[in-house]
Amino acid sequence: MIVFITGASAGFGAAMARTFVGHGHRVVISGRRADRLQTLAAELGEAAHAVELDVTDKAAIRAALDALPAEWRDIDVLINNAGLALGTAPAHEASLEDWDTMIATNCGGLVAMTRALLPAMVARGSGTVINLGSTAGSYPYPGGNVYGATKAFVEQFTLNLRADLVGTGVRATNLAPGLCGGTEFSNVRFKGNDEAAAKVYEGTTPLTAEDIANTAYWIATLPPHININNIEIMPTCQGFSPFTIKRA
Ligand code: NDP
Ligand code: 8X3
Repeated sequence: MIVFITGASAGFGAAMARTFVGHGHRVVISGRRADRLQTLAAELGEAAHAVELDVTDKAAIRAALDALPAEWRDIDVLINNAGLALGTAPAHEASLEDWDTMIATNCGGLVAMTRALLPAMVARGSGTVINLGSTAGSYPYPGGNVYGATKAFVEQFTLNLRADLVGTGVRATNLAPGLCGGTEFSNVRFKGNDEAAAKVYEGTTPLTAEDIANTAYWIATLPPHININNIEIMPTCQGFSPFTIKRA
């Protein structure tokens, strides 16, 4: 299989690249940080092809796909993993610019990549799209505002993809992890405040990037008649909270 992974320069995406290559598949690894991609490509050897790509740039997506060498063009699996949270401020104080960036990346980039790669999958009668949602798309929390909303979008877009793709042989899955450590997610969210980022995972045994990579691999390699619509994963130490009630 050839697997196109967005956001492969860190975290889940890099772990997914290693997992798929470890099982004998080929990966197109993409992201904005070319140096990171080159290092990973050097580690993975001929099974990896690095593509510098900002998924918020629709013209760049088209150009990057058109520039793929012939032997890398038949993408079997698209993993829309590139994404980010920025900030934890309440809605009335949050940065509108941060909100725009999250919407452009988590929603805009994901739909643009999907739209670009779907026609060839449909024409071939096979393919798998795995979209990185989040528990934040189902369960609200203070400061989750637009990040959670983008992930709710990812889930519903994925289910609507399923509605359109029935009968084509192309599959779509919303993969929604909860607390997951060992990636740059919180470092990005807290804008380089690594101390605040580390606190998120203090005293927990969170999911790991490898857990998510193994799940993506399982989804992509199931027999073709099986479509996982939605899969939500939490670490055992994570649970739910009761409703907040502000009493006078
Ligand atoms: P990381 O920050 O470790 O990795 C994010 C990746 O996305 C990086 O490779 C980054 O690469 C890439 N990226 C960000 N913006 C863009 C862009 N505009 N264009 C292309 N690539 C981009 O985070 P995780 O691995 O933890 O997260 C991966 C996905 O999983 C995200 O969608 C996140 O929302 C989701 N998720 C994460 C959870 C967690 O707890 N970690 C839980 C649930 C979901 P570069 O900067 O080089 O472009
Ligand atoms: C990442 C999980 O709970 O930090 O999507 O929003 S959470």
